[in-house]
Amino acid sequence: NNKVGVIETWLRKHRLIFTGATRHPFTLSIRDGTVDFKSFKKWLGQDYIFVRAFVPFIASVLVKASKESDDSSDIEVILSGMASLNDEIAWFKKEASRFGVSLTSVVPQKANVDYCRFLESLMSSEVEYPVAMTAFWAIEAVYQESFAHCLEEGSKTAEELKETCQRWGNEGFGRYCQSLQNIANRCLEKAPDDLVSKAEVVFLRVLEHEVEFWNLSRLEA
Ligand code: HMH
Repeated sequence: NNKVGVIETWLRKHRLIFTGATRHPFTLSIRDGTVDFKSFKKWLGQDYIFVRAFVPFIASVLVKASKESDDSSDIEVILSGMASLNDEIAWFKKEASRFGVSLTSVVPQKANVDYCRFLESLMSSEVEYPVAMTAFWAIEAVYQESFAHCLEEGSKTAEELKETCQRWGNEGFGRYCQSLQNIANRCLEKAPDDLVSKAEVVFLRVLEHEVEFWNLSRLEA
Protein backbone atom coordinates (compact mmCIF):
# COMPACT_ATOMS: atom_id res chain seq x y z
CA ASN A 1 0.00 0.00 0.00
CA ASN A 2 1.82 3.08 -1.23
CA LYS A 3 -1.09 5.47 -0.84
CA VAL A 4 -0.08 8.78 0.70
CA GLY A 5 -1.72 9.05 4.12
CA VAL A 6 -4.14 11.77 5.14
CA ILE A 7 -1.68 13.00 7.77
CA GLU A 8 1.19 13.38 5.29
CA THR A 9 -1.18 15.45 3.14
CA TRP A 10 -2.01 17.70 6.09
CA LEU A 11 1.64 18.04 7.06
CA ARG A 12 2.37 19.30 3.54
CA LYS A 13 -0.65 21.58 3.45
CA HIS A 14 -0.02 23.07 6.91
CA ARG A 15 3.78 22.89 6.92
CA LEU A 16 4.33 26.42 8.19
CA ILE A 17 1.91 26.01 11.08
CA PHE A 18 3.46 22.67 12.03
CA THR A 19 6.92 24.21 11.91
CA GLY A 20 5.69 27.05 14.12
CA ALA A 21 4.94 24.46 16.82
CA THR A 22 8.02 22.26 16.34
CA ARG A 23 10.60 25.05 15.85
CA HIS A 24 9.38 27.42 18.54
CA PRO A 25 11.80 30.06 19.93
CA PHE A 26 11.76 28.26 23.32
CA THR A 27 12.90 24.87 22.02
CA LEU A 28 15.25 26.56 19.54
CA SER A 29 16.84 28.33 22.49
CA ILE A 30 17.35 24.96 24.21
CA ARG A 31 19.00 23.75 21.02
CA ASP A 32 21.33 26.71 20.64
CA GLY A 33 22.24 26.72 24.34
CA THR A 34 20.87 30.19 25.09
CA VAL A 35 17.77 29.16 27.06
CA ASP A 36 17.16 30.91 30.36
CA PHE A 37 16.86 28.21 33.04
CA LYS A 38 14.05 30.20 34.63
CA SER A 39 12.06 29.69 31.40
CA PHE A 40 12.85 26.01 31.47
CA LYS A 41 11.66 25.71 35.07
CA LYS A 42 8.47 27.55 34.23
CA TRP A 43 7.80 25.15 31.36
CA LEU A 44 8.61 22.15 33.59
CA GLY A 45 6.06 23.10 36.25
CA GLN A 46 3.34 23.86 33.71
CA ASP A 47 3.98 20.67 31.74
CA TYR A 48 3.63 18.55 34.86
CA ILE A 49 0.07 19.86 35.22
CA PHE A 50 -0.61 19.22 31.54
CA VAL A 51 0.72 15.66 31.70
CA ARG A 52 -1.56 14.86 34.62
CA ALA A 53 -4.52 16.04 32.53
CA PHE A 54 -3.23 14.07 29.55
CA VAL A 55 -3.68 10.74 31.41
CA PRO A 56 -7.52 10.74 31.46
CA PHE A 57 -7.48 11.93 27.84
CA ILE A 58 -5.44 8.89 26.78
CA ALA A 59 -7.72 6.71 28.88
CA SER A 60 -10.67 8.09 26.89
CA VAL A 61 -8.90 7.26 23.61
CA LEU A 62 -8.33 3.74 24.95
CA VAL A 63 -12.05 3.38 25.66
CA LYS A 64 -12.92 4.59 22.14
CA ALA A 65 -10.39 2.15 20.64
CA SER A 66 -11.83 -0.75 22.59
CA LYS A 67 -15.29 0.03 21.22
CA GLU A 68 -14.58 1.29 17.70
CA SER A 69 -11.25 -0.06 16.51
CA ASP A 70 -11.07 -2.96 14.07
CA ASP A 71 -7.44 -3.64 14.94
CA SER A 72 -6.65 -5.00 18.39
CA SER A 73 -3.04 -3.82 18.23
CA ASP A 74 -4.25 -0.20 18.61
CA ILE A 75 -4.96 -0.96 22.26
CA GLU A 76 -1.40 -2.05 22.85
CA VAL A 77 0.06 1.12 21.36
CA ILE A 78 -2.27 3.34 23.38
CA LEU A 79 -1.59 1.33 26.52
CA SER A 80 2.16 1.73 26.03
CA GLY A 81 1.57 5.49 25.84
CA MET A 82 -0.25 5.38 29.16
CA ALA A 83 2.52 3.32 30.70
CA SER A 84 5.13 5.83 29.60
CA LEU A 85 3.10 8.61 31.22
CA ASN A 86 3.39 6.75 34.49
CA ASP A 87 7.14 6.97 34.05
CA GLU A 88 6.90 10.55 32.96
CA ILE A 89 5.08 11.67 36.09
CA ALA A 90 7.81 10.13 38.25
CA TRP A 91 10.43 11.79 36.04
CA PHE A 92 8.77 15.22 36.42
CA LYS A 93 8.93 14.89 40.20
CA LYS A 94 12.60 13.97 40.11
CA GLU A 95 13.47 16.66 37.59
CA ALA A 96 11.51 19.32 39.48
CA SER A 97 13.39 18.58 42.68
CA ARG A 98 16.69 18.72 40.76
CA PHE A 99 15.78 22.18 39.43
CA GLY A 100 14.21 23.40 42.67
CA VAL A 101 10.69 23.63 41.28
CA SER A 102 7.88 22.99 43.77
CA LEU A 103 5.22 21.10 41.81
CA THR A 104 2.60 21.47 44.51
CA SER A 105 2.68 25.24 44.26
CA VAL A 106 2.54 25.57 40.46
CA VAL A 107 -0.42 27.69 39.38
CA PRO A 108 -1.74 26.62 35.97
CA GLN A 109 -1.50 29.52 33.53
CA LYS A 110 -4.35 30.44 31.21
CA ALA A 111 -2.92 28.75 28.10
CA ASN A 112 -2.51 25.56 30.13
CA VAL A 113 -6.06 25.72 31.51
CA ASP A 114 -7.36 26.32 27.97
CA TYR A 115 -5.38 23.39 26.59
CA CYS A 116 -6.59 21.05 29.37
CA ARG A 117 -10.16 22.20 28.71
CA PHE A 118 -9.68 21.36 25.03
CA LEU A 119 -8.48 17.87 26.02
CA GLU A 120 -11.56 17.48 28.16
CA SER A 121 -13.83 18.40 25.26
CA LEU A 122 -12.19 15.63 23.22
CA MET A 123 -12.91 13.10 25.97
CA SER A 124 -16.65 13.25 25.29
CA SER A 125 -18.11 10.00 23.98
CA GLU A 126 -19.51 12.06 21.11
CA VAL A 127 -16.01 12.66 19.75
CA GLU A 128 -15.21 9.88 17.31
CA TYR A 129 -12.18 7.61 17.59
CA PRO A 130 -10.43 8.92 14.41
CA VAL A 131 -10.75 12.52 15.65
CA ALA A 132 -9.44 11.75 19.16
CA MET A 133 -6.65 9.60 17.71
CA THR A 134 -5.59 12.48 15.45
CA ALA A 135 -5.31 14.79 18.45
CA PHE A 136 -3.37 12.17 20.41
CA TRP A 137 -0.86 11.71 17.58
CA ALA A 138 -0.45 15.48 17.04
CA ILE A 139 0.15 16.21 20.73
CA GLU A 140 2.91 13.59 20.95
CA ALA A 141 4.40 14.42 17.53
CA VAL A 142 4.99 18.10 18.39
CA TYR A 143 7.10 17.14 21.42
CA GLN A 144 8.91 14.41 19.52
CA GLU A 145 9.86 16.71 16.63
CA SER A 146 10.71 19.64 18.91
CA PHE A 147 13.02 17.74 21.24
CA ALA A 148 14.61 15.47 18.62
CA HIS A 149 15.77 18.69 16.94
CA CYS A 150 17.57 19.66 20.18
CA LEU A 151 19.65 16.47 19.96
CA GLU A 152 20.59 16.63 16.30
CA GLU A 153 24.12 17.05 15.01
CA GLY A 154 25.28 20.60 15.67
CA SER A 155 22.93 21.33 18.59
CA LYS A 156 24.42 23.04 21.64
CA THR A 157 21.93 21.78 24.20
CA ALA A 158 23.18 22.16 27.79
CA GLU A 159 24.13 18.91 29.50
CA GLU A 160 21.48 19.50 32.22
CA LEU A 161 18.71 19.62 29.60
CA LYS A 162 19.72 16.63 27.52
CA GLU A 163 17.68 14.21 29.62
CA THR A 164 14.54 16.24 28.93
CA CYS A 165 15.28 16.25 25.20
CA GLN A 166 15.97 12.50 25.31
CA ARG A 167 12.64 11.82 26.97
CA TRP A 168 10.69 12.93 23.89
CA GLY A 169 13.44 13.01 21.29
CA ASN A 170 14.66 9.42 21.57
CA GLU A 171 14.19 6.92 18.75
CA GLY A 172 11.75 4.74 20.68
CA PHE A 173 9.46 7.72 21.23
CA GLY A 174 9.83 8.45 17.51
CA ARG A 175 8.64 4.94 16.64
CA TYR A 176 5.74 5.27 19.08
CA CYS A 177 4.68 8.52 17.36
CA GLN A 178 4.92 6.77 14.00
CA SER A 179 2.64 4.01 15.33
CA LEU A 180 0.13 6.63 16.48
CA GLN A 181 0.32 8.25 13.04
CA ASN A 182 -0.28 4.90 11.32
CA ILE A 183 -3.33 4.23 13.48
CA ALA A 184 -4.73 7.71 12.84
CA ASN A 185 -4.10 7.35 9.09
CA ARG A 186 -5.82 3.98 8.95
CA CYS A 187 -8.86 5.32 10.81
CA LEU A 188 -9.03 8.45 8.68
CA GLU A 189 -8.85 6.50 5.43
CA LYS A 190 -12.05 4.68 6.34
CA ALA A 191 -13.78 7.73 7.81
CA PRO A 192 -16.42 9.80 5.98
CA ASP A 193 -15.31 13.20 4.63
CA ASP A 194 -17.00 15.23 7.35
CA LEU A 195 -15.05 13.31 10.01
CA VAL A 196 -11.79 13.83 8.16
CA SER A 197 -12.50 17.58 8.06
CA LYS A 198 -13.30 17.55 11.75
CA ALA A 199 -10.02 15.78 12.49
CA GLU A 200 -8.10 18.30 10.39
CA VAL A 201 -9.56 21.16 12.43
CA VAL A 202 -8.62 19.34 15.65
CA PHE A 203 -5.07 18.86 14.32
CA LEU A 204 -4.77 22.61 13.70
CA ARG A 205 -6.23 23.40 17.13
CA VAL A 206 -3.61 21.16 18.76
CA LEU A 207 -0.85 23.04 16.94
CA GLU A 208 -2.24 26.38 18.16
CA HIS A 209 -2.44 25.11 21.74
CA GLU A 210 1.11 23.78 21.54
CA VAL A 211 2.44 27.16 20.39
CA GLU A 212 0.55 28.90 23.21
CA PHE A 213 1.97 26.35 25.61
CA TRP A 214 5.56 26.98 24.53
CA ASN A 215 4.80 30.70 24.86
CA LEU A 216 4.16 30.09 28.59
CA SER A 217 7.89 29.68 29.05
CA ARG A 218 8.24 33.43 28.50
CA LEU A 219 8.95 34.92 31.89
CA GLU A 220 6.76 37.96 31.40
CA ALA A 221 3.82 35.77 30.28
C1 HMH B 1 2.01 20.59 26.21
N1 HMH B 1 2.27 18.69 24.73
C2 HMH B 1 2.49 19.20 25.94
N2 HMH B 1 3.11 18.51 26.89
C3 HMH B 1 3.53 17.25 26.65
N3 HMH B 1 4.17 16.57 27.63
C4 HMH B 1 3.33 16.68 25.38
C5 HMH B 1 2.68 17.44 24.43
C6 HMH B 1 3.81 15.29 25.00
O1 HMH B 1 3.51 14.33 25.91
